[in-house]
Amino acid sequence: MGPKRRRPEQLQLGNMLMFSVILIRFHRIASRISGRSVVAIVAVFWGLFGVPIASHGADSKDQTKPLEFDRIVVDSDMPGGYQVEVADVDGDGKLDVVGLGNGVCAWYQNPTWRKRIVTSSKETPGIISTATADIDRDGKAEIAIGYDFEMNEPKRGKLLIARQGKSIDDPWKIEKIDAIGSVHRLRFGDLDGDGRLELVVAPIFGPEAEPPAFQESFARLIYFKPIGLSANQAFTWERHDLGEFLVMHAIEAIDATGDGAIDVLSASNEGVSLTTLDRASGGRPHTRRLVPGAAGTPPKRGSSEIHLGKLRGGKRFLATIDPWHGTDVSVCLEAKPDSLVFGARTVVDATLSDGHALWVADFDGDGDDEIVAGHRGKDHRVSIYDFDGKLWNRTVLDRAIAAQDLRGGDIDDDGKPDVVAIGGSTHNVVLFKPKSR
Ligand SMILES: [Ca+2]
Ligand SMILES: [Ca+2]
Ligand SMILES: [Ca+2]
Ligand SMILES: [Ca+2]
Repeated sequence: MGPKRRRPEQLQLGNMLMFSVILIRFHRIASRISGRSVVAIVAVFWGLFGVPIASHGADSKDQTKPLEFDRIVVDSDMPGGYQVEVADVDGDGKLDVVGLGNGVCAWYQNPTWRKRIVTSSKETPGIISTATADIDRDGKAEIAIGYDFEMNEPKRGKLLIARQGKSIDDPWKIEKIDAIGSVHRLRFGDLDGDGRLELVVAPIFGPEAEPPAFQESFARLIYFKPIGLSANQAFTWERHDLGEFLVMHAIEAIDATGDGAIDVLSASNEGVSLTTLDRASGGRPHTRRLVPGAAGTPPKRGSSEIHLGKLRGGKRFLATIDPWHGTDVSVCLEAKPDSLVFGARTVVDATLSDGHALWVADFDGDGDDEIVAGHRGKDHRVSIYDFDGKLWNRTVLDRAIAAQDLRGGDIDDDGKPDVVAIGGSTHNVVLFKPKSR
């Protein structure tokens, strides 16, 4: 029921793996040399033949008309770039870009991409996530910021909200919200369907979690409801629980159930889960597991990034990067439209190294969402995967970006979605706009 056939590139990878196993067995029998030598020989073999063959299949572009994009550099000097957002910051109706890295939160004004600093490493050391929205509806966006993140100290972490000054160039005002251990991903969404936005906060680890497995305690998914919003007063926040997860790496705030209220999809060691507020019971949260993600030893199991895509005919799909900081771009296809029942995991690319960036959008307007995915490790790149009804065909978009995050929106207001990537070791922010076909 899903796109099950492997593409030529994957068949080649499968053959490579099989050949490696045969090589190991033969070599062990022949010379009884140490396991380390066998690993070295297989590594050399892969280095010589594996990567070129695998990427040759990918670059040969199975599509007759591959998607092409214009590449626009928004920032070439954003050290440690980690997360990017697309949101209208100044309220002029044009989507701007918000980026963060190395303690700095900056926004880039559409269409000149002039950079303005929201917070620096003085206010937000260890910055890890932002969520941008005009929550008090005064025409100027607020930016919630998670900071003081330290991977191996999960009790650490803080949350604040930055509010704009009188003019666009005035310094932003900061209001502390709460201490949130291991704060990692933030999203705004109207969870309770009252027409106002709540702030969803996803820590990655529980407070007692310890490396290397981080399984000692659950990360608590929560949301904050802003109360009594008025233009010149500090916001006050009500804190609510949503659920518990192990190594919760990513969330998406989206109306998955179609009732008009935003739900939360999470990618964790449990795979992909859906958390909804049950309005019949006064807003009690309910979590169901949708798919298990990749098998493996914690923390390298389950899913790491998640988005919900759609196909012609109404079926949707879960696009994930698996497992945690993983190698795989995977798709689970919905059994029938609006069922929220998803089939087995199909791996469409198993060659990412430290996969960390994912987006879905219908760039070519054919009714099927494409998947955009990137990684920050060896041979870093951003690729797009276009579904042809059977296979997800890969085209590499850009190799000059060690992608840590991707986010999209119709930035040039031409009716077609665009996508922005941020690179850490390449310290850049790049906008990709689909060319007319
Ligand atoms: Ca704007
Ligand atoms: Ca505002
Ligand atoms: Ca609400
Ligand atoms: Ca499409």
